[in-house]
Amino acid sequence: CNQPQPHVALLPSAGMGHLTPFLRLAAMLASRSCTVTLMTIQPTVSEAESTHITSFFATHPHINRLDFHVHPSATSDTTTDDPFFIRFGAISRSGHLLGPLLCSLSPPLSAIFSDFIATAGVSQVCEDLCIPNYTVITTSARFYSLIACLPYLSLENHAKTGGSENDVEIPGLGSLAPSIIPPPFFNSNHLFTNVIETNARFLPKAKGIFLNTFHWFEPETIAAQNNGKVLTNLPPVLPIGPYEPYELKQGHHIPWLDDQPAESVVYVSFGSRTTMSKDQLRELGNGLERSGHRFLWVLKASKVDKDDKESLEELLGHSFFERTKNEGIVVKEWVQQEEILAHPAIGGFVSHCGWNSVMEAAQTGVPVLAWPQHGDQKVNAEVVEKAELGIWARHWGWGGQKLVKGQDVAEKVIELMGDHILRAKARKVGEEARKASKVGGSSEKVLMEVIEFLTP
Ligand code: BUP
Repeated sequence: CNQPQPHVALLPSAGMGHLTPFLRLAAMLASRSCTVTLMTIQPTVSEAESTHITSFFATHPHINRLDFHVHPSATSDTTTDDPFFIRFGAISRSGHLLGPLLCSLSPPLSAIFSDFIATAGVSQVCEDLCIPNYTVITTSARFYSLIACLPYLSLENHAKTGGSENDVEIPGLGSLAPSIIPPPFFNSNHLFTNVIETNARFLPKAKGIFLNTFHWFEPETIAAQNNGKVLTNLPPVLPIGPYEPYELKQGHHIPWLDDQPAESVVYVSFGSRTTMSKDQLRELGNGLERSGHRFLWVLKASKVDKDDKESLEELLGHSFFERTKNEGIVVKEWVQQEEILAHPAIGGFVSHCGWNSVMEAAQTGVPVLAWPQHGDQKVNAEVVEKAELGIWARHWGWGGQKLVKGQDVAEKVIELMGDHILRAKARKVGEEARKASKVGGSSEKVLMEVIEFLTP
């Protein structure tokens, strides 16, 4: 126990999609002989964040907790009312305040691993403390390339000069159709775009870029990044995924699954902060019913969980539950998604392609029907399709752009659940993912090299 250990401070950003990978990283580092201080952004946006933070520290008492109160959000921004984007803005403006909190920690810090959203401020703090900053990217390697280049792409001009039909070239990676780029990126005044651009300019100051992906899954993108083809001044990318699940005594267990035949259930979830119109929810319900497959659907009816007030019956109608009571279940509670995906009864996953969900599907080898809704999700869906983990209903557009009819949903679910070749390919992805994170695997090696580098 007198062996020198690196002391790493972790700084996540807002929302479960950003918190979850940090909780996993914290547990992974602690189990590899690191001293870990996990900073927790206060106040949290969602209830799920608060409950997971509390229960994480109860389960991992050896990980130090340090609350970090961010600058109050600016009220003048008129480009978005998304509470998560607004909190990203506040975190982005607050990183530099960390210095006094961190300089007195004992033992002294070896490094800060911070969410991309805080890169600008944290890189200044790291310079002052003379320690390295590693930026943690919570999306695909492919989308990371887009955000790294964003300050230099002039997307607003691209749109203004009639380029909305023309693909956008990403150096070293080929082209992206404008329809898959998040719409806010075409507006340089948008808060989300500002936050990304501000922090992307500081990426060259980072020591390395952690990606929750693995070499086999995105080989060309990782090679292009590490060969300086995307931008010449970026630090190396360090693919260390899929992250290991961490122990957590929380979450809604679903005994119903245990009674279902192998690979017979389609799991449906659009992540923690995507909601759909009531009409779309009803069409989706109709599609699941028509598909004839059993289903487990985690339904979110508001962007922030605290605001989710309508009952399932109000949302989907009493008769839906009468008709489908033997076929499927719908829940609003937080479930243990990783446990569900690993359950033998699950045969497919209808997903928005939030990156954590993609990595969880990869790890468990479950085929995906990609239905991206916003943000990085269309680019992630491209990655899913290319790696042969799933299929993508490309023409369904962004969430809310048009009403996708039940019949179309049913056809795609039938395709997903009935495609044995796809299932075998997804299983292969699962084998490769698990190989990458095992001792001696590509991701584990990269992580251990970093830990060794940081060991005093
Ligand atoms: Br909902 C839900 N249980 O009930 P993504 C989500 N999750 O374990 P998002 C549960 O939350 P961003 C639930 O397994 C994943 O690890 C899920 O992250 C877990 O999507 C995480 O998939 C959700 O990245 O975040 O929430 O839309 O927009 O940041 O991608």
